[in-house]
Amino acid sequence: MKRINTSIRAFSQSQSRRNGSPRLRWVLSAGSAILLAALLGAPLAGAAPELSKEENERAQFIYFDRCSGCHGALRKGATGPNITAEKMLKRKFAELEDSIFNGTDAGMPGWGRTGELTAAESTLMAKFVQLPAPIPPEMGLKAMKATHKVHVPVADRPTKPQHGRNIDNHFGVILRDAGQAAIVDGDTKKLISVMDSGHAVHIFRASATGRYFYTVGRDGKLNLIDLWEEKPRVVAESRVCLDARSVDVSKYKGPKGDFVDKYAVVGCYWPPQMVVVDGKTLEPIKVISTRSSTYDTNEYHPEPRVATIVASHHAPEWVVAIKETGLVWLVDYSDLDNLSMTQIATERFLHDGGFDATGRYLLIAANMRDQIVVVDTKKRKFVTKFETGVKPHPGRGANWVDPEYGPVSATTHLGEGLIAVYGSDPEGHPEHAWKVVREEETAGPGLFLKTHPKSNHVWTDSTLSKEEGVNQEICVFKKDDFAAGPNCWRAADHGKVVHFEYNKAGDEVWAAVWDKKGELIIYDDKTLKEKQRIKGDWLVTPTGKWNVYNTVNDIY
Ligand code: DHE
Repeated sequence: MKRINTSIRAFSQSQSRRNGSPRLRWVLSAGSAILLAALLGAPLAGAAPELSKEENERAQFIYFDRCSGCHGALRKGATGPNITAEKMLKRKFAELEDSIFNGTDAGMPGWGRTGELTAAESTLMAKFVQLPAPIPPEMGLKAMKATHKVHVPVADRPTKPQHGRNIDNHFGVILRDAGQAAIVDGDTKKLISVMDSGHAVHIFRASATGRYFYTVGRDGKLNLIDLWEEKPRVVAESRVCLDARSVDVSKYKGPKGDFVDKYAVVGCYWPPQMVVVDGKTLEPIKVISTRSSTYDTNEYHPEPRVATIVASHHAPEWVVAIKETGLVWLVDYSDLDNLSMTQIATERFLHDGGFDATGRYLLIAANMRDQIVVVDTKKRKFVTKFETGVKPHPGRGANWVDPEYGPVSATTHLGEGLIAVYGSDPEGHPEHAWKVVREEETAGPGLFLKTHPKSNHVWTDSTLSKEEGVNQEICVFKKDDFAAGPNCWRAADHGKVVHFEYNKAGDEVWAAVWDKKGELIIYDDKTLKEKQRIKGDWLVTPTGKWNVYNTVNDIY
């Protein structure tokens, strides 16, 4: 088969060299390939398409918006497989179109089926991935500084909160497709403000004092929101990457509290780098490139993207997961001019994770290897890695005390409806540490789980299920009777139900209905009864949500 495809490609390439206009050339070369394929009874493959300038621009935007997160800007693969042109030219064109429109069993969403792409756009993308990947430009400090704006200088900001609300119980809510971020009062459940953020804004993180919220968009735009203002607003912004997913802050108090709210750090997907900015003004300070070699084969990788960043509470350090090289970096921010870092070899395609309950161990998914990786941030060493299920995806994770196994942590999975629970107390319960001690089915493949130290419950979603209605289900497990299995119910009749967050008290849980007419559903954690459903024109595609207190203190 390989030989036939190669000869089709060689044949069509020779045709395209001979024919004039690019469009005509594609039609002719594709036509020749169809003819030859039909004659040989072989799949249609190898005919490199050509796109007009407009088609190319549209395809580049769609690729950035929907595909590069999983496949990478250079298409070398990570959470999704390698889809370089060389490989895609070997695929039957109709199959490619179908995968893009209907999704795959390996977990790729059906972009046409879910209404995000039209049939014509799916076809366009099938052609686009058969062409070599365009290499996006770099972005250095000068370009970043040109985007930096301080809307309210530090000296003009309030010296105390300008309202009587309970900031610790404020929630930041992502309005993904609107490119907006909302602040909701967790006590009154009232919307306080909605602000423009970056394109397809991704996450919130709170400053160590809880005064500020930071948001980062997929376009690398960073916003700083002052929660002390009567109506919280964006007080500074800057764009430090062309594609980004993560942001965290300096949380180490130290003897003099020197680092609290001093810095923030953004993890870029492109250019592959992390960028340190001033915590109160967002002025870009330092760029640290992640381009290096893979931890195992020691091959150079041109696009090692920054996945999770967690801020240590016990050292002036960011724990940074570099997806493609499989390294966890412990980056010491106490002296940026004489930067020191520890590079810990773990596993490839690191994605999302968080701390265990003590804040000492980083538990992070290497989801394409079906593994959870454990790093000891105190001893500054790799501890172990172990298999859980198909593509673990813990979000920040969930930590609790199991009556039989002691302190445990857990993950959901992108590839199957499974929650895996593993021991995470190597000192007190060494026999269970870093071993899967419980496995239970959830309603379907999901994205997130969450709990709170004051709760007896662990909440899981099944957002990725392809079954009608199952992606709108919530399943809740009891910590004191986990083996009894979950209590599941359908929480919405539209959209997808995704991501959970507790209030500060740990007695309410917020979930989102991810839809153009989105909703926030608030449950009583004890009774699992719905308390309130927040609706409104402003709730366009709500997804992630973060409580200030829980985010500052890494409570999950
Ligand atoms: Fe996320 C966390 C990357 C798609 C909602 N997501 C993360 C993190 C990474 C990541 C690296 C960890 C950040 C950290 O902790 O510092 N996400 C990616 C992707 O590459 C991916 C798969 C594809 C893409 O194109 O972006 C992707 N993510 C999504 C979504 O489609 C989600 C469901 C909805 C949305 O709004 O984008 C989504 N991701 C989230 C959320 C978190 C997150 C809610 C944080 C979880 C938490 O509890 O803190």
